[in-house]
Amino acid sequence: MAEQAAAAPTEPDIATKPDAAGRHASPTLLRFLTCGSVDDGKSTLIGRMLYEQDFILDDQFAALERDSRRHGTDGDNIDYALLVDGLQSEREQGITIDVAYRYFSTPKRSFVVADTPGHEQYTRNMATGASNAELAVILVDARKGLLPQTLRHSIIVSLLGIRHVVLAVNKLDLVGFDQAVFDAIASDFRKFTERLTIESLQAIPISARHGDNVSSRGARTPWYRGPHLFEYLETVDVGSSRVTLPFRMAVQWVNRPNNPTDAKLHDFRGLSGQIASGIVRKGQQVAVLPGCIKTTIKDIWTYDGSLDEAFCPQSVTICLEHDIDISRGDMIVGLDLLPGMESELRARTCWMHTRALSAGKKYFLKHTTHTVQAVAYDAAKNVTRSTVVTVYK
Ligand SMILES: Nc1nc2c(ncn2[C@@H]2O[C@H](COP(=O)(O)OP(=O)(O)OP(=O)(O)O)[C@@H](O)[C@H]2O)c(=O)[nH]1
Ligand SMILES: [Mg+2]
Repeated sequence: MAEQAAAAPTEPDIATKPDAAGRHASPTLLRFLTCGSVDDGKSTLIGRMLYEQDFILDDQFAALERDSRRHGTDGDNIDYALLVDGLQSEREQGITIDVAYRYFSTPKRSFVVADTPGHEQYTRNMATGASNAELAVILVDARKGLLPQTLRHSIIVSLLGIRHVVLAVNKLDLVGFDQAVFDAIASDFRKFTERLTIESLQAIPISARHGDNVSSRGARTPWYRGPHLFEYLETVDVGSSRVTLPFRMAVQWVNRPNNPTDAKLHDFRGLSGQIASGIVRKGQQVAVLPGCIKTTIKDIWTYDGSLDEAFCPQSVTICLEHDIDISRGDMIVGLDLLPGMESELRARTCWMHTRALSAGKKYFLKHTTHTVQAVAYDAAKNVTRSTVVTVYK
C-alpha cells in the first residue's frame, strides 16, 4: 500500500453536492412522506402546507385557482390537492397515482416530502416514496377511523425502517372537531403500533382542507395542547439514534477528478457516500469491508470544505491515509463494533411483485450501493413463508 501523495483540494466542487433528489449534507434536512388510505386528504395536506408557508408563487396560485374551477373537489374553493396531483388521470379521477416529491425550506429546516397514493392498487408506489423517508405522516379520515390500508401502510413504514410517525387525524371539521373521535382513533393506533418498531409517535388533530393545526394552532380544537404539524416537523429529532450507532458508510462513488490542469485535483482520490450511522473523525482508525483492511481517516470533505468530523446522515467525501483498492459498494466502518459478514441471511421483506418470492429462484439483491446475485431457499419447510437468501459477490 502506497501513501497517498496528493494534497487535499481546496475547491468546493470536489465534495459532495446535493443530488437530484435534493439530498445533501445539511443535518437539518427532513425527508418525510404522507400516506394512509385513499381520500384521507394526503395531497390536500401537502398542498395546504405549501400554500400556508408561502411556497406558492403568484402565477402558480393563479393556475391553481383555474384548475380548481375545472377539476376541483371543493366547489368554488381552492383544491390544494391539485398542487401535487399533476397527472391528467390523477385530476380526472381525483386520486393520487404516482409519488409526487416536493422540496421546501424554512429557516429551521429543509424538507423533502413524498406525497404517496392511498389506493391499494398503487401500494408499491407508496413503498417507493417511503423507502427514502425518515418520518411518516399517516393520515386517517376522522369519520372512518383506521382502515385496512391505513394499517397496511403503517406496517410498510415500519418494515422500511421509518421510526418516527405522525398520526394526522384529518377531516375533523366533518365530525365537529370532536375530541372523543380523535382520542379513540389515536388510542386504537397506539394499540396497533405496539407490534411495530416505532420510536416516536405524535397524534395531531387536523383539517387539511381548512388548515386547522397545519401551520398554526386551530381555535376549533382548544382541547388539543400539542404542537401543530409544521411546528412538530420543524423540530422533531429523527437522526439522533443512528448517530449513536457505530460508524458505517457505503462507498457510493470513488471520486477521482483527474484534473490535469490543477495540481491539487490531479491526484485527489476521495470516497463519496452518505454516512448511514455514527460519527467519523479525522485521524480515526477505520476498516474497509469486505477485505477488512485497516487504515486512518485523513480528511473529510463536504460541499462547504474540510471537516474535522461528520455524522449521519451527512453526505461526505472521505480521504484515507492509505491508497487501498476500493470500489462502489465497499463499506467503511469504525473499529469499535465491526459488522458481521454473512453470505446467508434471513429477512422480513416487503414484496412488491405479483408473483411471490420463490425458493430456488435467483434474484438481484441490492445491498447499500452494491447489487449482488442471490438465491432464495426455504429455511425450514415447516415455517410458512420463511425464505433464506444466499448472497454471491
Ligand atoms: N371536509 C374536508 N375535506 C377534506 C379534508 N382534507 C381533504 N379533504 C377532501 O377529501 C378529498 C380527498 O382529498 P385528497 O387530498 O385528494 O386525498 P388523498 O389522501 O391525497 O387521496 P389519494 O392520494 O387518492 O389516496 C378531497 O375532496 C379533499 O378536498 C378536510 O380536512 N376536510
Ligand atoms: Mg393524494
